[in-house]
Amino acid sequence: MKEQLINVLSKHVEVFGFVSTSEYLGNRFLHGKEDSFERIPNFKQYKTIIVLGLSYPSEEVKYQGKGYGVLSRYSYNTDYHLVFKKVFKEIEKELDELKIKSHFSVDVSDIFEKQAASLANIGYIGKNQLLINKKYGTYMNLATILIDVDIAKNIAVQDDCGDCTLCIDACPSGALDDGFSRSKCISDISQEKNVLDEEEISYFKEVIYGCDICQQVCPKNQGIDFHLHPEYEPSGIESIDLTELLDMTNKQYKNKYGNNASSWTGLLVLKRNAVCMIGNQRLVKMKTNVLKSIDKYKDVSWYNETANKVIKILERE
Ligand code: B12
Ligand code: SF4
Ligand code: SF4
Repeated sequence: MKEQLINVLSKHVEVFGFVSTSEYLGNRFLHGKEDSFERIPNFKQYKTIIVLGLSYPSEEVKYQGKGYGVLSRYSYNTDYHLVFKKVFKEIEKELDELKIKSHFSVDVSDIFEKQAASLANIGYIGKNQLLINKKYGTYMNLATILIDVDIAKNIAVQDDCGDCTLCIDACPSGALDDGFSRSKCISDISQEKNVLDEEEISYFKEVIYGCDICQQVCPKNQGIDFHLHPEYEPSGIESIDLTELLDMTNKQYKNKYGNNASSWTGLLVLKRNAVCMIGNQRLVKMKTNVLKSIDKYKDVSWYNETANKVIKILERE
């Protein structure tokens, strides 16, 4: 059975590994936080977690300069949830033929994917908090499939960070100083609907959504740049004109970014981030655009409180 499964999976994904559900469940209570594994319908029937990895290019979309922002790498082109769903549909057909029951998930907290991946021996969790695979580095998205058969995991040579601290030193907000602080992580700050303070506003220099710094500096990522999925190749939407974004309607945004990973966050969060960039890039000529947007979204306090702080920044000498 294991060989048949390997044949199926290797046709569709470049990275996969197996861990028994009992090993995963046995480990999870050691670490404080809990997933919601038990909420998966008929969770008891599943014996194995298959962890899947799809790699994305590490190559940067060129920053076009003042007046522009770029998306972080994991959000180039098509949303990885959509890419994974398509891959799973194909895998599922073949699992059905083998009479294997399966349950797919990506990014929901039913299963912590990085931890499942490390238990499945497809990599280790680095000090940058990401799963590091020997071949693909951290530039890889993860998903899982539960199946109702027992499959022994592969034994792999494990790696570690050693005494390297490059990501901790490079993180601009100190999010990695003491393990990991979600509220300090710029990726989180760029996705949540919160009022930002001046320090947080200052993080938006070139990247408008997400943050790649702790991956860029990682020696385990050096020389890694795979182009295996056309859906992850930059499509032209990654470099964002800040004026165009500020004027964009929800409909225009949906047409252009509806299939992009940033879209779950919503247009207004991106507009707030664009406003922060306008402040940091000192685009004084765009003050009127910011004021117009404050008026337009006057009922959204997290938006206009942040934008008003940016106006003050723009008014400083
Ligand atoms: C919420 C989330 C975020 C949040 C918060 C992350 C966090 N650590 O809490 C924010 C927005 C900050 C974020 C940022 C990013 N994310 Co994110 N994120 C997630 C998501 C959806 C859930 C993670 C979660 O709920 N964590 C909850 C906390 C409590 O867990 P934790 O921090 O890992 O630590 C606890 C557990 O790990 C537990 N634990 C420790 N050991 C073990 C062992 C076992 C067996 C168990 C069960 C538990 C356990 O104890 C820890 C402390 O309580 C996952 C997908 C998933 N389902 O896993 C993607 C995921 C981790 N993110 C991903 C990515 C790509 C990113 C970014 C790189 C995106 C970007 N470019 O901006 C950044 C990187 C930031 C960083 N340095 O970590 C990828 C990582 C791929 C990889 N190679 O590792 C994932 C797996 C998404 C995916 N499907 O591919 N993310
Ligand atoms: S994603 Fe950015 S802010 Fe978050 S830990 Fe990494 S370097 Fe720090
Ligand atoms: S930069 Fe260094 S410490 Fe950070 S994850 Fe990479 S190898 Fe580990």
